[in-house]
Amino acid sequence: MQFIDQARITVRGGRGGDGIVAFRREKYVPAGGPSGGDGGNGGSVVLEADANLQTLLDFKYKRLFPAVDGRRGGPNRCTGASGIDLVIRVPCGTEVRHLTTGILLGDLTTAGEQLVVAFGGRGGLGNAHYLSNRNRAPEKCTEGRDGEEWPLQLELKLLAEVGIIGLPNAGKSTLISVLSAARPKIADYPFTTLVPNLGVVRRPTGDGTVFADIPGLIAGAAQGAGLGHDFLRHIERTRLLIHLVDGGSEDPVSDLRVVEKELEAYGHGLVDRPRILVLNKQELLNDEAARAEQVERLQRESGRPVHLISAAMGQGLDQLLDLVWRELGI
Ligand SMILES: Nc1nc2c(ncn2[C@@H]2O[C@H](COP(=O)(O)OP(=O)(O)OP(=O)(O)O)[C@@H](O)[C@H]2O)c(=O)[nH]1
Ligand SMILES: [Mg+2]
Repeated sequence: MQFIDQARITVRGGRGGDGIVAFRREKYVPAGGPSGGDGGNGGSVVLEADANLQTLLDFKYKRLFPAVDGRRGGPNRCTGASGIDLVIRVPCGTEVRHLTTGILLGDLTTAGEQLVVAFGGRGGLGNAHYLSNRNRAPEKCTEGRDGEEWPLQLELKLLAEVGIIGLPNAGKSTLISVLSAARPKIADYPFTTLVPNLGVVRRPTGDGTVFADIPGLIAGAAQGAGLGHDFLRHIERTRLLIHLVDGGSEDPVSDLRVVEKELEAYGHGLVDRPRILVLNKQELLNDEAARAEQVERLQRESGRPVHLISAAMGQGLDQLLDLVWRELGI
């Protein structure tokens, strides 16, 4: 299943430089004539597909993209400098729409492909332009025009690489909210999450990896209990699963079994997907012996090492991410 990463930006072409009024004044040159130059054109805003980018994360904080204005005209018929085009790099596969009308302006699929999204304004005309037989000394010039300005919606179709699974209330949405910029609803009752949430997690290299937080699974989900298990198709194409177990639960081992069983019932090879077993809410297990026993039991049941975190307190997250990057081979 493809997921959508979105960003809203405003692009603005540079304003054209103004034309000016000037007259040639030189010794021994009578009636030198009008010589005001034209303004330079404003720069345009261009989107360019870049194969090295994977996400629209860069547009989360910077929203306005103005190109450079054209310069004023000069005397002696000098045309002002044109504004430089602003080239914005976007990942391959970015769809560009006008924000309010939804009209598709372009789809940047191959690396290097460009799309002009806002033209710069034309420069104004200097008075040299208005010389005529009727008017030998025109005082007229025009102002540069504003560049185009458009609100845009960028959409990138993404594939989640890491899926977060577990019983309702295990803290899946909390985890994605602390690892990424995603802000899903979090609450202390089951089935808070009804549709998958996506979050882009920054790797040490600066690129992003997409994580998916899905609704909780319960016993009998394969038969339709709870929200069923249809939404597991959203993580069918992930490369790695994080199985989150609630450390505050009465019986974490039985919780683990429930989810494992549902994964098996779902099929599609999901149960064989590489998996990291994580015990969340570790701070609730403040009795050292009890904690060690839970970890030991979980390890025995699953045959995997258990990683302890507290999503809410921000504990163990760096180590968890290290593990994730290692599993993904990044
Ligand atoms: N004490 C503690 N509570 C946590 C921790 N992480 C999450 N919680 C709480 O657990 C509850 C459930 O968190 P969610 O993130 O909504 O759980 P979920 O797995 O997404 O739940 P569903 O969407 O219903 O499947 C919330 O009240 C969270 O504040 C943690 O590390 N420690
Ligand atoms: Mg949730």
